[in-house]
Amino acid sequence: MSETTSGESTSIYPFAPLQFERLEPEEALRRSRAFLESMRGRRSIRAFSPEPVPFELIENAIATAATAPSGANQQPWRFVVVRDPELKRRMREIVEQEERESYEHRFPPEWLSALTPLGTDWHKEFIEIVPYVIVAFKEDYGLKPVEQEDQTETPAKPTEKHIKHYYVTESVGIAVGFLIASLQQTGLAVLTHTPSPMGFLRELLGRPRNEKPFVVLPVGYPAPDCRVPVLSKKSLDEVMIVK
Ligand code: IYR
Repeated sequence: MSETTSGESTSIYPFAPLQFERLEPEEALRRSRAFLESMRGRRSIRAFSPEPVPFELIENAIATAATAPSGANQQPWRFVVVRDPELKRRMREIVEQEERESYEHRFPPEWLSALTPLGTDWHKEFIEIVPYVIVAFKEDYGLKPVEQEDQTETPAKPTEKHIKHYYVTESVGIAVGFLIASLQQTGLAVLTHTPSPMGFLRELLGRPRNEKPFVVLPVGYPAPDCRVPVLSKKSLDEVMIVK
């Protein structure tokens, strides 16, 4: 990823001294523990309140996502913030239609039984209830307009050039992680929702053909009667191997 590059002599960018704040060990521990505690309190929820959310919290979460490292610093992400009630209504309608088909006919039994503990089903009213639905898109490749010298030339030259993107899924995954962490710090709840299939979102939201929906993120405050399954996360011993 781009940020480890040290080849100053071959770079096209000017280099500058790193701005870096070295923390006192106690302060580092304090911040690390506070952040861990906050993230441990995060839950995916499906019962949201319609209460409004300050828009700057959404902007700042997306700006935080946009600080993420990415393959060749190509930043292959776009975040569409849907607040228009009619657009949310149409999104819910199509998502529920597809999800109903998936739950009733497309999901194999193994998948359905993996979902049973979560208690999910095809109803997705949260899409209409939340003040904002952020749809994260990944840019599989870049599209750059090509200068046209002679419009009359036949056959017509392509008007756009494809730019290869690297580590797109990894990059967008990291950015969405930053976004979720930012929302958690501001006391907002978010669900990582992956309706399947979700290709229709590109057209519904008027995005170009090089963008693919990655994840749907309904954001808001929890409904007062919101309940969540009692789940546990793997222990540190299970997930960390020290050699
Ligand atoms: N997309 C469906 C099913 C679903 C799949 C997984 I994997 C989950 O962790 C949760 C749900 C839905 O949103 O209901």
